[in-house]
Amino acid sequence: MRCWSSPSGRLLGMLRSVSEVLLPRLVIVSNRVAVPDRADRGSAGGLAVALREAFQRYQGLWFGWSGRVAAQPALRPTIVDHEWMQYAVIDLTPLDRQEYYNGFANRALWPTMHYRVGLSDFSRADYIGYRRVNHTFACALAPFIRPDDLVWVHDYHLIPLAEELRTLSLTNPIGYFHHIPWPAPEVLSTLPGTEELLRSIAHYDLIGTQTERDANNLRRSLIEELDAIPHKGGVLEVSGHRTRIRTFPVGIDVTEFEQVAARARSTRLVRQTIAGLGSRKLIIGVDRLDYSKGIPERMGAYERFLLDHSDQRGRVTYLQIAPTSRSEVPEYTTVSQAVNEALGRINGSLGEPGWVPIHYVTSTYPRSVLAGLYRLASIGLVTPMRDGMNLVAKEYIAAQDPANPGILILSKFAGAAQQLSAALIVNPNDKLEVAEAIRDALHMGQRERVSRWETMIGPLRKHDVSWWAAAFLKELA
Ligand code: GDG
Repeated sequence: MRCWSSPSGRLLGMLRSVSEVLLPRLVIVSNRVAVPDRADRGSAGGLAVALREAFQRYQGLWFGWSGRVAAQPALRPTIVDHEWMQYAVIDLTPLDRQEYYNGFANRALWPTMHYRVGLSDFSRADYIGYRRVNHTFACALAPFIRPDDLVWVHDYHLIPLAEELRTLSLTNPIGYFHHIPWPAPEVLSTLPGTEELLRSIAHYDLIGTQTERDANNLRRSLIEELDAIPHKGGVLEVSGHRTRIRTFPVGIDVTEFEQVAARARSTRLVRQTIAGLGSRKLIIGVDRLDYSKGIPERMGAYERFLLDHSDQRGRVTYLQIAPTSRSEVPEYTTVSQAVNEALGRINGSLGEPGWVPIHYVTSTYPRSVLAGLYRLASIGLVTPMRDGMNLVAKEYIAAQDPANPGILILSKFAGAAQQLSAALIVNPNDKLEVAEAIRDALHMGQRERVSRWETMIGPLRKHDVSWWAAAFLKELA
């Protein structure tokens, strides 16, 4: 496929003269772009949060989808300059959004990579749309890339992008970070098209994963499916292309989050929550409304806890914040219904005049409010069925009062469990195990809580989001 017309010479000239004074330059590519004034409202999405925090001190270009649809395909990106970063976004057509974003990326790749093969809905048209949008991205981006730029592509929407850029004769180092789990080859190979995606991913010079397990799964896929040849230094060769796969667990801006959490007591919503709680203990869950996060299952475990420990009724409140996500994808309507059913059943059967067991909200709150609520909570309940990393687990730890921290209950299937092993680690499929962890956390003495927290906060500070970005870029360069 050939590219359609590229930016005008005048526009390119302007861009070049801007970037010449900004050497060395980083080009970030992600499906959605956190253009500053919009991002300040706070967005519920780990990729947006991580990239915004990681790159606030970098200079360069950030390219992706504007989030808007337009009847005509985008011919050239819209440019926004903000501090050291230049943002270039393109609109997609309604068909692009349907096939690429709602279709192959979110109805086929996302469920398969989260081990939910039964939810995966493959359509050849969607797959073709996914490849087409990657080609569109490459064509729109290539004219902006200078020979010495480092290109860093993010997440499963854009696996074929390096191959597309290479076809346009780009020779820059190109890296890819996979934010979600990379499943075992037996699971991945159930999805048609993945053999071609494996061939494509080998065009990246460096591939980053959240955990060593993800990295090993990808290596196995490449070796078993494509006969990749292992070389020294973890290099794999696939049809003449050499790629390296390394683990870089994504972090958060710990210092900033600690400071925000310590100040947040004075915000209106936090004060209101304190007044509403009285002497009750707070359990908090914060997740995009996504079936991978295990929200109905978590509510079921809390119900089990209340049934087994009736003395605790009226003494705890569980607040679940679950901003709506991907609402055009049918499976997300189903999970929303499942949450509402569980909520109605539990609040209806176990609630009492003056006490509601679960408070459930689907709004997106400012980060300062979130930080304040984490700090108030005696338990952070983070029980995804499968998760690449899970930043909420890390934010909960960072927000705690060092002298009197709460306890994190964490799914063994979140990538974060590899680093946060001093949390109470649970299997989210086992309601009783999660219910018992809630009981243990509520009864845990201060000394043990402090000791667990201290074990976790040090490594979180060391491997924060700046470390993550710097480590990847050093390896890529
Ligand atoms: C993907 C991977 C990986 C949530 N509600 C509100 C809000 N949030 C913020 C949280 C957190 C982020 O959204 C969610 O990040 P997670 O990591 O928990 O999950 P995903 O969105 O699925 O992220 C994941 C991540 O990418 C990064 O690599 O960890 O595994 O699936 O930061 O705080 N933020 C605000 N208001 C809310 O109501 N402001």
